[in-house]
Amino acid sequence: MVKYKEVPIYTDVTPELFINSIWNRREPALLRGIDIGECTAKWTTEYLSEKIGALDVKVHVSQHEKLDFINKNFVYKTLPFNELLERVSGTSKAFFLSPNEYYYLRSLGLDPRGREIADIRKQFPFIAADLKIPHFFKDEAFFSSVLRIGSKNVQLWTHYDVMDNILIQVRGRKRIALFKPSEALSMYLVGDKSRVLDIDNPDASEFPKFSSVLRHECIMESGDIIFIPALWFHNTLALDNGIAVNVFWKHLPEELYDKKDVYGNKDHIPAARAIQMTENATKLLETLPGEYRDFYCRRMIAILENKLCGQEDKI
Ligand SMILES: O=C(O)CCC(=O)C(=O)O
Repeated sequence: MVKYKEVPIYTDVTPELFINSIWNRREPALLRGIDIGECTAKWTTEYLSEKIGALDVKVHVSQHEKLDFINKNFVYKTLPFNELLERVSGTSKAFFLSPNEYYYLRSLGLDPRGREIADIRKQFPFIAADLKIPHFFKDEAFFSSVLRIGSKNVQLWTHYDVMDNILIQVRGRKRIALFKPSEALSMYLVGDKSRVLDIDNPDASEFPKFSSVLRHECIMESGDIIFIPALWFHNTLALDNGIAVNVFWKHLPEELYDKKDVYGNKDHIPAARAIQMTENATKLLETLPGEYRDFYCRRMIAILENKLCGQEDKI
């Protein structure tokens, strides 16, 4: 049985309180009552269509509610922003795949080669001033701000990011489920994503360990912010058509982050190298007969377990 824990709710949090009492606990926190500007009232379909107009955006389109990055049950389509809003709100009957399709925009930079980092001040300058991003961190720590628009019932695959995240729910409600980084062995990972797509009804024969994880959960209302610490797995379920902005911040030394990362999800440089070495070690062990391969695989696990697992630094 999956166990549940409510994400704690904090009201009227000041930057000092956030840094001294919330951020350093390295656990998710729901922040309520922070002034995020006029966006919660202003960002209606009509207003956004007028301000942003026909700017082309690339979106995930799927016939499935649960988007699956690993098995790709969606396609990417480019369409004008105002048309996306019409389709999400149901005022347009146009479709790509079927009349019952779901949309999910994760904004990108404008560089067509995909090398620019999302920043709503650059890509959506006419609405950026409506959102006040709380300045909990130093300006130098800012990495990206990503506009996210999705249809009701869209569920985004469980994944982790490598930076601290402030997710601001501007309009619509959203359920957020989170799992601690130390649950990694129960998450059935492929890279940064979990293979457990249906977290509410996981297949116990395929994912036996997932049933014993502790699930942290909350419902975000319009105007709420959730702090998602780096490496925490998260899965989001839109309870309404919704608009959100998430802001990634770097809190480790600059040289640990991959300079080619535009999404905030590339593993830190030493971790990525260690993973590559593990892949190489796996190839080496594959040259041994089964019994030996199994034994040395366990010896490697023992080395990692004895030396490193469970040794978290306190911030
Ligand atoms: O709110 C969403 O739709 C997804 C948010 C997310 O995955 C993130 O902020 O990393």
